[in-house]
Amino acid sequence: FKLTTVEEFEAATNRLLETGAKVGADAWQLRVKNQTPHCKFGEQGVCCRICSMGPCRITPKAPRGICGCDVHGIVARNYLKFTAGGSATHSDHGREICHTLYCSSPDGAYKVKDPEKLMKIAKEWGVETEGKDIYDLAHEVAVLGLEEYGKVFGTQRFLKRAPKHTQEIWEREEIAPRAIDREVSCSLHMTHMGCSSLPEALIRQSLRSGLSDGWGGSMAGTEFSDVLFGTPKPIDTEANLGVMEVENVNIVVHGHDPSLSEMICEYADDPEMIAYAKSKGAKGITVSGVCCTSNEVAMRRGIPMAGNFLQQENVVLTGACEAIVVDVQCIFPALGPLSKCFHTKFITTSPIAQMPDSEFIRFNAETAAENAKAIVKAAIDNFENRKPDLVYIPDMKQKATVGYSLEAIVKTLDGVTNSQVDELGTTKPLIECITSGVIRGAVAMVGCNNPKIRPDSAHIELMKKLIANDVIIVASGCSAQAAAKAGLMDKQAKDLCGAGLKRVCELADIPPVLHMGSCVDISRMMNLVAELAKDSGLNISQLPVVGCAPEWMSEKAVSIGNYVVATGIDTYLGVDPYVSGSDKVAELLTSGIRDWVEAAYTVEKDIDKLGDAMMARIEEKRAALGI
Ligand code: SF4
Ligand code: WCC
Ligand code: FE2
Repeated sequence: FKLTTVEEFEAATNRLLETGAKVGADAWQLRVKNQTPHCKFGEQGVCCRICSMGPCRITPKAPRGICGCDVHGIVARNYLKFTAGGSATHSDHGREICHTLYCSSPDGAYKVKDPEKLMKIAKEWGVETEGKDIYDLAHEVAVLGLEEYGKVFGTQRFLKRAPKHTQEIWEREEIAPRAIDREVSCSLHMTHMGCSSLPEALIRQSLRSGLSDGWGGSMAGTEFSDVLFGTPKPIDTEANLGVMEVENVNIVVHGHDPSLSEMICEYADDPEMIAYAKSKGAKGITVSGVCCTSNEVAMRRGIPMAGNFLQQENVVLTGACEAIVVDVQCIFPALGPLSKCFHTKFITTSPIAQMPDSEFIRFNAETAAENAKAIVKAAIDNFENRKPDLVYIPDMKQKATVGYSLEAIVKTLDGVTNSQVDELGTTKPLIECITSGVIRGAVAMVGCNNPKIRPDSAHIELMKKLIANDVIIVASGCSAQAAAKAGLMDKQAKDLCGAGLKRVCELADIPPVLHMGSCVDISRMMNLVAELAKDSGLNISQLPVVGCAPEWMSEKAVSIGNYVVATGIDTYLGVDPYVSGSDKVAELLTSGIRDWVEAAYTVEKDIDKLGDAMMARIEEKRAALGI
């Protein structure tokens, strides 16, 4: 067993970029050069263009904008806007899933695959389940879910899942999120010209808006996706470009919403479609994925992962991609012009993400089956247009076991200890591993790639370091895919662990890096820490657990960071969130907010130091508990 190295990833990419050069394709590696160095004002967050008296930018000679706003107000306002963009995005995804649940029916495209989970949520929400048809219940719960977005009074229903202490903090600090849409609107109201310029107020709302995502919209996205498509269980799959198959029709799904990708997988598996592909000279159909949509179908169906965020262009550069089918979020507009250099069809499907040089096949929950069929057929029809001399698929992939939902983790870890029977089905076996010191703690590794960091290197190096020190990893999003590509989700990666974690991996038959899903599934991690706190009688902030996004880039990532911190978990970033221009805002985020929510951010661009800082924090928490 051997990990795939970042050097090997890069060699494969370079080979693909040669193909790109042959056909005159552009690539992010080239565009980065044109954009560097980046604008200093933007980097520091000190530029304001929210009214047409500006744009204003703060310098030592011009310490205030035309309206008189100082640098702290401008930086904090930008930070809140950034957050609101992220929470709007995750939450709107969650809303789509609620709508899909509303469209579910026993003989339609969408069914209820996990009725048990639906019943559980219904009970949590005080909905009568007795004697009710499961689809009537689904529709009732879906409407309640949708109402969370605009509820007139009260706060988010899912907040009740948090330990009492956490709920009290949220109430005390006035950051318990109300209606999801309201928190986004309120953020945009606060950041309008002539509203808030007090950093404390703006950062407080950033936390609240983040919480409306993590304990609101994202949690709805995760929970109702599970109801519709099944709660993930451990399943074997593969990762990296080598999962594409040269003799097959290759369909790549990219984006976020499983409503689309589930249907594509369904029809790509249809005997009629496979026969049709064969009639066109292909051996079969291979669906693989990029970004979170890939995580969704990998977790539930074992569909292989072609790559993560900064690998999306590589998929087309193989020359063997018949169609790249996208819905929303993290999709490079570059895919349009790039596809034009090859035979690839770039198929957009959502009114939310429309792009030039794409074919738009509108995908609706109501007409999902026929839309999905049309997309799969278009891909098959495109097989004969392949240019064989441009085809090169890097022979590079790793095995991965994925599908570690909270439910799956609890079930799997039941096997680890000699716990009492009455402790089974809880997180107590995991707590036992941590308190006994067999495992030192846990790190949630999440987030994107960013050209500011050698792609995947920070994710992989940090994970290697942490597992070698008996720290177990839960991962999601593009971080999880980095791990899978490297081989860290292969059960054999246990050999890279310290003795304690290795033993746990062997007893539970798990890899040391557990794939918990997509970015909205960071809500699963929130549920996990909530359970850990309740089962141990500790506060979340006392647990030897931290969060880390070493290569993050999107607004969504900032929203996530805010809800993770606001839930009491220290969060470590490898990229600065445009706040270095204000010492006050930087101080608030890295220390001041600890007085509010018992956790804060650390920003450290030196990845080795970032890892050391996380381990030191974990040990500090252990020492405070006397374990
Ligand atoms: Fe300039 Fe103030 Fe307008 Fe911002 S709100 S652009 S700082 S005048
Ligand atoms: Ni989530 Fe980041 Fe990937 Fe996109 S898919 S690139 S937000 S981690
Ligand atoms: Fe994502």
